[in-house]
Amino acid sequence: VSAAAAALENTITPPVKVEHTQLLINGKFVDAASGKTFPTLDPRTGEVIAQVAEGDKEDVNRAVLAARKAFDEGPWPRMTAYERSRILLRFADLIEKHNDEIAALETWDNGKPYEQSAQLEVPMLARVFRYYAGWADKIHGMTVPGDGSHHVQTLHEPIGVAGQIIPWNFPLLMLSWKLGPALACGNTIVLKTAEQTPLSALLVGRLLHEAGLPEGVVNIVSGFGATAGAAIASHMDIDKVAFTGSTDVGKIILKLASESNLKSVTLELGGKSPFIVCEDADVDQAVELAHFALFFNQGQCCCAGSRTFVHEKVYDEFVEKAKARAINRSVGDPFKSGIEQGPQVDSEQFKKILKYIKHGVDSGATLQAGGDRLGSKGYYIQPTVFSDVKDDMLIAQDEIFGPVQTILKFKDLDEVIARANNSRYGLAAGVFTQNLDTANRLSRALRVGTVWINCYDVLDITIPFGGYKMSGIGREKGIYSLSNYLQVKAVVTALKNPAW
Ligand code: TXE
Repeated sequence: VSAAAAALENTITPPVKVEHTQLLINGKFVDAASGKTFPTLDPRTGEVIAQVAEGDKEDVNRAVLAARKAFDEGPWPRMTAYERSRILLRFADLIEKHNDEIAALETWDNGKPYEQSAQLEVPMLARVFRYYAGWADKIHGMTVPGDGSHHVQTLHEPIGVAGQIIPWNFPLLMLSWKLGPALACGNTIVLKTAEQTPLSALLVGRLLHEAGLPEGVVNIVSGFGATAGAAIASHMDIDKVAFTGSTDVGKIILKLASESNLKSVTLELGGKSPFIVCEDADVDQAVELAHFALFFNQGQCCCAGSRTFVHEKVYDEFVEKAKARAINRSVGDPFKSGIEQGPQVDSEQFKKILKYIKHGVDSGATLQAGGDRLGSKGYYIQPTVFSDVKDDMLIAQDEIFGPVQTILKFKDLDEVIARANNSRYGLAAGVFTQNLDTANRLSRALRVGTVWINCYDVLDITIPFGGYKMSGIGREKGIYSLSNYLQVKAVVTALKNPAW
């Protein structure tokens, strides 16, 4: 047993208590109508952290009633934009006040390093709500020339009740990218968290109400996709649905929306993003960035740089160094300091990743590092590197969503552009080069929603994010996300005396 595997045997006690396990409906924590609960598990051990109320269709109905009332009769869309903004700002302050507690819950439920939760993600959560607080009172329409005999104005109005379904890889950030713009624009919300990670959202939901959010504006339903999630997507009284998750479920959401009330749909789905290391690259820097692009968050990022294309001139050196870097990655209990990688979120993802690793070996890719689980309990996987990967291998086509780097060799730019674009996905890409012309050419030729040049995963809230092709519909973050939560009304008034 390696030292790293042995160290996993003793788990650190998380520095937080689970206070909320019920659904948050109409400003109150309540049990599921059915009385059912489901266990949420610690990915370090597979042991139960807590039993959580399991919302389903009836609970979604209750939440929609509350959200509908808060929108149709309640103060939220009628409040001054300045008041809405101030509530969001107070909420951001409370997030900062409870930073460590929120971060510990996030790590416990998800398995990501505590330092990442506490120093990066929870601070980003506060930042996102401050950003959208700033937008609340800057949303306005236009006056339009019309035919000259009418006064024409557009009103930018909230859509109404938004349904939001989020995944488990960044439970809080996904919540913030969805709640932030929806709230700033004056909508009310029914949000379903992922069944793997229900805890942090419930705590944050309490803080939202402490900040002065009126009841019914944000309702949080923990539960499963096929029940609670489907009930949201097909609900007749929900006006819009925003989803982040797998491409397969994205298709289901679109279908349910169209079969019910044609609610508008935004989707942020999977990816197989190329990270292109050009011939002029400083190999050490390229290795480090490519490593980060893939392994960050246990490889559980929709925008992970999961096809590492390396120019033939630097390929051999790159592979050697990428292997060494992966072997040096510190994997361990995410509550321990200095840990880069914790366990995968659950046994389903864990098994899926191990299956892909086996595929890689069976299809003839060269296993350079890792290739197996780490330790004997929980869902830890060794940082894994494959070289000699070919485009037609499954590991080069499917989203593995784990710590598995696949390295492919290329000769020239035309070739790598064609190969990079030869994917059903189009979420992001990384380009590593010092050559301005190469950077410009690639950033225009790649059919993806984000191109990071000499950087990766720069996810500041001001920057729009979303996918081309089967990576999604619409953009989140930044100014672009506001239009997802607004509709435009034209008001046309006859002028008595157009000639003035
Ligand atoms: O995703 P799902 P899973 C990818 C990644 C991962 C794979 C499967 O490749 O390995 O998807 O993960 C809800 N109606 N991504 O199974 O099922 C579900 O409850 C309505 C990429 O976890 O798509 C959860 O809240 N909702 C990704 C959310 O959808 C349904 C992040 C996501 O779960 C539903 C996560 C249904 N029928 C996984 N079925 C990204 N883009 O970041 C499920 N859900």
